[in-house]
Amino acid sequence: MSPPIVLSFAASDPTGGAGIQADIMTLASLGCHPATVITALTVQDTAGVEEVMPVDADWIADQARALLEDVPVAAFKLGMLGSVEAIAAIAEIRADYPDLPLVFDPVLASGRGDRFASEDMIDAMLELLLPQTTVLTPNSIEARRLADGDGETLPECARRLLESGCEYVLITGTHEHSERVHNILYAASGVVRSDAWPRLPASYHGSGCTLASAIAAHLALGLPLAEAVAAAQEYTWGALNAGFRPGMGQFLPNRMWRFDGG
Ligand code: PXL
Repeated sequence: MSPPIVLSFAASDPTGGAGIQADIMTLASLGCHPATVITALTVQDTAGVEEVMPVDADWIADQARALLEDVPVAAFKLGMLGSVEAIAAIAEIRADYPDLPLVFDPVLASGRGDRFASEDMIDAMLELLLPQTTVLTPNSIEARRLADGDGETLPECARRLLESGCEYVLITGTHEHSERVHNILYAASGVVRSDAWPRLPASYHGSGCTLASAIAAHLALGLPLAEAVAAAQEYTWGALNAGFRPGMGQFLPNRMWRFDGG
């Protein structure tokens, strides 16, 4: 019996905190097999990103096509995509597998504010990927930027993003100044669920990648969407709570936390 296979499109983060490394660890620790298409390389440490080298879009498409023609994929997860051409190539591939759930973590900037997406890339995401997204997982900063909603409320941003065509939007509240972190899942019908988590004291690298991958894992395992979002938050909060600080910068989630101590 094969474990469910999740295909992640994401960039490499040498620290192992975010990006494709985060996705692989999350998917594996939740009982899925990670299939991966690398979209970019980065130079970074736990304190900041220095450089991004996007992978050629034809290489992204070829990697994905070869895999998809051979291996049954149960869900897609998208992270940092690297270029407008990569977004267009991935959108075209996704269109051939419309029935699979797709979790899209729109990586516009790192947790520390390093910019990863140009205005052209944002336009391409809105036009080509949101209409094919099952659940979009922006943090509140990304939600405002994607929805062109500076000064707007988060429910209004969610409404605009849903109007762009995604089925669900989960806006995470880490960057808001509330006492607890409120993560709110919206659909066209309104708020589907709202979860409040104790705010952890540290700054974490890779929390968004972990959350989005955990949602994709639970969808691939067959959970209904709202339950997958709940289980993924529990897993992610546990990984952050067990986080560690290997360098001089941010903490990294411990995605193996459920295995620690037996
Ligand atoms: O956390 C967003 C993210 C995603 N992917 C890569 C990253 C980062 C943040 O730094 O480096 C490769």
